[in-house]
Amino acid sequence: MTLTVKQFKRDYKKTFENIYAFDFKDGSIEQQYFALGHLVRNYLADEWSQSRHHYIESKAKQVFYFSMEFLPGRQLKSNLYNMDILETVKEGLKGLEIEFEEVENAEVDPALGNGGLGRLASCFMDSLASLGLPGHGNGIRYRYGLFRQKFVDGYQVELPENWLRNGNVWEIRNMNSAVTVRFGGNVWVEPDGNGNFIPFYENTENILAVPYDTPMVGYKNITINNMRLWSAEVPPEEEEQYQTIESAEKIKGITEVLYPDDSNYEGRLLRLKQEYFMVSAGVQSIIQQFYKYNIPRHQLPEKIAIHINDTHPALVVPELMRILLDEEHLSWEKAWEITKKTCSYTNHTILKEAMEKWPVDMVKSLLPRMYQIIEAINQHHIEKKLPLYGERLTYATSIIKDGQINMAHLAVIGSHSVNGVAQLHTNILKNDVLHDFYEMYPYKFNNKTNGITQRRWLHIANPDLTKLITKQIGEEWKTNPAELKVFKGFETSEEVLEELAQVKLKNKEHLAEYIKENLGLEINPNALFDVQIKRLHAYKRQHLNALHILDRYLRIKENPAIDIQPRVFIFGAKAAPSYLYAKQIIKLINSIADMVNNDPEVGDKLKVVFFENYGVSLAEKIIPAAEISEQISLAGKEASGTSNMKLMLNGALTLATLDGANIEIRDYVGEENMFIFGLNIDEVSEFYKKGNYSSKKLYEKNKRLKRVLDSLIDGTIPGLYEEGRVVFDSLVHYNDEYFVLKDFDSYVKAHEKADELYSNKKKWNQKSLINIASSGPFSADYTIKRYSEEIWKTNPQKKLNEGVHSFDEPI
Ligand code: 26W
Repeated sequence: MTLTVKQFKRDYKKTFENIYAFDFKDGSIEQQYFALGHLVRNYLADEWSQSRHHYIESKAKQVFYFSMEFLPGRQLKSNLYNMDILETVKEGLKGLEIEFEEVENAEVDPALGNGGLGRLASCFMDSLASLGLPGHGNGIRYRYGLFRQKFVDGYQVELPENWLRNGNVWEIRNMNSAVTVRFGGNVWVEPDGNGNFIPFYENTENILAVPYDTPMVGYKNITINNMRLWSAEVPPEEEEQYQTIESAEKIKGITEVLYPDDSNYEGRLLRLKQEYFMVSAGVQSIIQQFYKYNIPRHQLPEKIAIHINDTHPALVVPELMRILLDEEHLSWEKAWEITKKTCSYTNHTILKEAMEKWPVDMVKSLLPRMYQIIEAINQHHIEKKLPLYGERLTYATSIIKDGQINMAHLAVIGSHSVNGVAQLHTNILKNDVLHDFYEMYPYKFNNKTNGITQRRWLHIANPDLTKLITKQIGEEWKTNPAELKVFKGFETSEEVLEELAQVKLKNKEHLAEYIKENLGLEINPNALFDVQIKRLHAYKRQHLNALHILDRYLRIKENPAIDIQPRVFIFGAKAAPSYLYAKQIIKLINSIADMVNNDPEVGDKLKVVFFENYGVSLAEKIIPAAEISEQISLAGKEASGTSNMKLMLNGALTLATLDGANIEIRDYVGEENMFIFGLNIDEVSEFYKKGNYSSKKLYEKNKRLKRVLDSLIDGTIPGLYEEGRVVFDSLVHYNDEYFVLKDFDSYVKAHEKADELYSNKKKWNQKSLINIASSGPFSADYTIKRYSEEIWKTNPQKKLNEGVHSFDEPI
């Protein structure tokens, strides 16, 4: 939009006074932030309604991305940036003697997700809007986000995240679009005499689903989409029935908290309630909007695509069937065809313990109509496939088995597309985890490697690097990320390499200051910054990182005069509250940090920083300062990873196993520009097949490794209780599930190579530059373009503001 500094200042003063009835100068930072957010939302309102009209007029196909989690990050700066008024607003505020940086920090970062899956959903929202595509989010407005993490004596403590305490300027409560969601009771179906079957319900629990809409702003293109988050309330007509506050609270309880587990499925009734609540409200509201178009029912899949983000929203399949059968009175065949054509599903994990399976009894009593429909879907599936594929394959793909409903099976059968999130991951789905389905429906399977929005993760998070790139190669890369490759041409320019080094150093200094202020720890900005930021999980192997740090520490202690590259190891990670082993690893790393950071003999050579409460906002501070990106999961376990892409984009060199999207990173950047180590997927499979891995033997044979492992249990690390022993036992006595010991040597070697390279600054900077220049293909804009063309079949949109994005495929 166009806005002058003068106009902005006038608008801001007025907005502030309208809200608070006093002068902005007397307001707190929170109030100044709130007024600014309010004003920006008002600016947006006009474009939002323009966008909606445009979609309605063009009868564009709309995509609805159903996800139990979104991690949008702070929205003020990103909205201003995408609206192209960030600089104007900054200048205007300066004129009013308000520091933008302070106001910006007053915004809470909504932690409505656990990790990768939720952040991906938000990157996708940003790309959808920026491409001018009509794609909307559908999720839950959790009253409390993911817990706030604190460390007490090195242990993780979880505190409630009351993110709505000061209100949320970005959302609009949309009572007009509220719908009712039914749970429990009895349901039976009777013929109505006209050939239709009508379901009758009695004794159901009715919950009001109220949507809160948040604008998703596209980059300089006047497109605004909607992220619709649902909140549970007591229906007004039933308020009297709920005589006690407790029973009303129980209803609101459905959307009270986000389940803090991102890898371990637990068959909790409340979680199932959340899933159906979000699904039913979402599908109902889509169908209601569709009615307004006045389009024949059979055209639904031409006008609407519903995406199922992991299996959590897989009840979309029976819910859409329910509406088409019970409310639209379509035949089973017709309803099924429409449902399949409308739905598509992404798998984000192959970990067995993360696969959702709901007990039949639970679904039957909580969602009786859903159960009837799921049973019928399964029945039809089996009857149809039995003559074609025989017993083994047909029963292996059954949705219901051993008293449980397999949600992945439901999602695959009910969708026309199934995708993994990196090439290797998709291959594992095809050849292993969903192999039976791949035999049955090879045409459904496809890969969509994840991507990230370079707007948030580079343009906004790292403005100096953005300036440097733009100075050299012009603006085009901002809307056509493949153009970043032009930056490669500066690989031999001493001047550009020096500037690049200066940008990195400045970012490291900033982070060092932040660490000093917040953790009271002094670190040397000239040391190598080595970063591992992601949820804590044994398969991600933060403990391998810890063993390597211990190895360095022991070498320094052995010879305090040792000539070793100074390093700062940086961690950010939350553990699921019920995941004891992960919490023990946190305690272990914190104890190592305490020991190392307070040892005067170690000095600058080694420092360990473990940030509390890692999330989007912290990531934005850490990533621009990173030099090594640790992507060290056991090959075959990490579906894709996305921090790998963000770190590479900011010039970090990747130290990685050949897992997830690390493989594609290697393909683009070249093996010589990263540090690859460890078992590959074939070698891992070989161990599984032969069952001949012995971690104990490695421990006994490898002196260096033994010394490190022994330090976990011999009192070397002060402040550790049983945690050192637990980690030791899991690695040595319980045969090391994730092959940490097997990969130790090659991991240490990879780090030695990194040190060596770092001693040649010019070479390091060259590789850093090549990493930045090779990261264009990981723009989520490309990922979304592929989803849109190959899965959702969205008709190409005439953009409101033509010519913003060009689309040369990378390389
Ligand atoms: C039911 C418990 C539960 C909750 C969340 C199981 C599984 C999940 C998510 C699917 C876990 C997740 O976030 N997976 C991550 O998805 C990212 C985006 O595709 C990938 O980059 C990560 O590799 C993958 O771990």
